[in-house]
Amino acid sequence: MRRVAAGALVAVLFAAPALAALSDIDTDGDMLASFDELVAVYPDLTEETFADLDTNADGFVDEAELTAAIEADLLAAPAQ
Ligand SMILES: [Ca+2]
Ligand SMILES: [Ca+2]
Repeated sequence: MRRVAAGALVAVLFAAPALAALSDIDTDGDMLASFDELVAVYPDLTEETFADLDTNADGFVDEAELTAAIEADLLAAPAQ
Protein backbone atom coordinates (compact mmCIF):
# COMPACT_ATOMS: atom_id res chain seq x y z
CA MET A 1 0.00 0.00 0.00
CA ARG A 2 2.80 2.44 0.87
CA ARG A 3 4.47 1.68 -2.44
CA VAL A 4 1.30 2.60 -4.36
CA ALA A 5 0.89 5.86 -2.46
CA ALA A 6 4.50 6.88 -3.13
CA GLY A 7 4.05 6.17 -6.84
CA ALA A 8 0.98 8.40 -6.97
CA LEU A 9 2.88 11.20 -5.23
CA VAL A 10 5.75 10.99 -7.75
CA ALA A 11 3.25 11.22 -10.61
CA VAL A 12 1.79 14.40 -9.11
CA LEU A 13 5.23 15.95 -8.68
CA PHE A 14 6.17 15.24 -12.29
CA ALA A 15 2.83 16.54 -13.58
CA ALA A 16 3.02 19.81 -11.62
CA PRO A 17 5.56 21.88 -13.63
CA ALA A 18 3.53 21.99 -16.87
CA LEU A 19 0.44 23.12 -14.97
CA ALA A 20 2.42 25.66 -12.96
CA ALA A 21 3.85 27.18 -16.14
CA LEU A 22 0.51 28.30 -17.57
CA SER A 23 -0.83 29.46 -14.20
CA ASP A 24 2.28 31.61 -13.77
CA ILE A 25 1.68 33.27 -17.14
CA ASP A 26 -2.13 33.43 -17.12
CA THR A 27 -2.96 36.47 -14.98
CA ASP A 28 -6.68 36.76 -15.85
CA GLY A 29 -7.46 33.12 -15.09
CA ASP A 30 -8.94 32.09 -18.45
CA MET A 31 -6.38 29.24 -18.73
CA LEU A 32 -5.05 30.78 -21.96
CA ALA A 33 -1.90 32.83 -22.40
CA SER A 34 -2.52 35.99 -24.44
CA PHE A 35 0.32 37.82 -26.17
CA ASP A 36 0.33 40.46 -23.39
CA GLU A 37 0.47 37.80 -20.67
CA LEU A 38 3.36 36.00 -22.39
CA VAL A 39 5.32 39.20 -22.99
CA ALA A 40 5.14 39.96 -19.27
CA VAL A 41 7.00 36.68 -18.62
CA TYR A 42 9.10 36.62 -21.81
CA PRO A 43 10.02 40.28 -22.57
CA ASP A 44 11.86 39.27 -25.76
CA LEU A 45 8.81 37.55 -27.27
CA THR A 46 7.79 38.93 -30.66
CA GLU A 47 4.37 38.71 -32.28
CA GLU A 48 5.98 36.51 -34.92
CA THR A 49 7.14 34.01 -32.31
CA PHE A 50 3.75 34.19 -30.60
CA ALA A 51 2.12 33.26 -33.91
CA ASP A 52 4.47 30.26 -34.13
CA LEU A 53 3.44 29.17 -30.62
CA ASP A 54 -0.27 29.63 -31.36
CA THR A 55 -0.49 26.63 -33.64
CA ASN A 56 -4.30 26.68 -33.97
CA ALA A 57 -4.24 30.47 -34.60
CA ASP A 58 -6.99 31.33 -32.09
CA GLY A 59 -4.96 34.26 -30.76
CA PHE A 60 -4.05 32.56 -27.48
CA VAL A 61 -1.48 30.00 -26.38
CA ASP A 62 -3.22 27.21 -24.49
CA GLU A 63 -1.60 24.71 -22.18
CA ALA A 64 -0.89 22.15 -24.93
CA GLU A 65 0.66 24.81 -27.16
CA LEU A 66 2.72 26.15 -24.26
CA THR A 67 3.94 22.67 -23.35
CA ALA A 68 4.83 21.96 -26.99
CA ALA A 69 6.73 25.27 -27.20
CA ILE A 70 8.73 24.50 -24.07
CA GLU A 71 9.46 20.96 -25.27
CA ALA A 72 10.58 22.33 -28.66
CA ASP A 73 12.84 24.87 -26.87
CA LEU A 74 10.90 27.77 -28.37
CA LEU A 75 10.35 29.01 -24.81
CA ALA A 76 12.19 28.35 -21.59
CA ALA A 77 10.07 27.05 -18.72
CA PRO A 78 9.07 30.07 -16.62
CA ALA A 79 11.15 30.69 -13.51
CA GLN A 80 9.35 29.52 -10.40
CA1 LIG B 1 -5.18 34.62 -19.78
CA1 LIG C 1 -3.97 28.64 -29.66
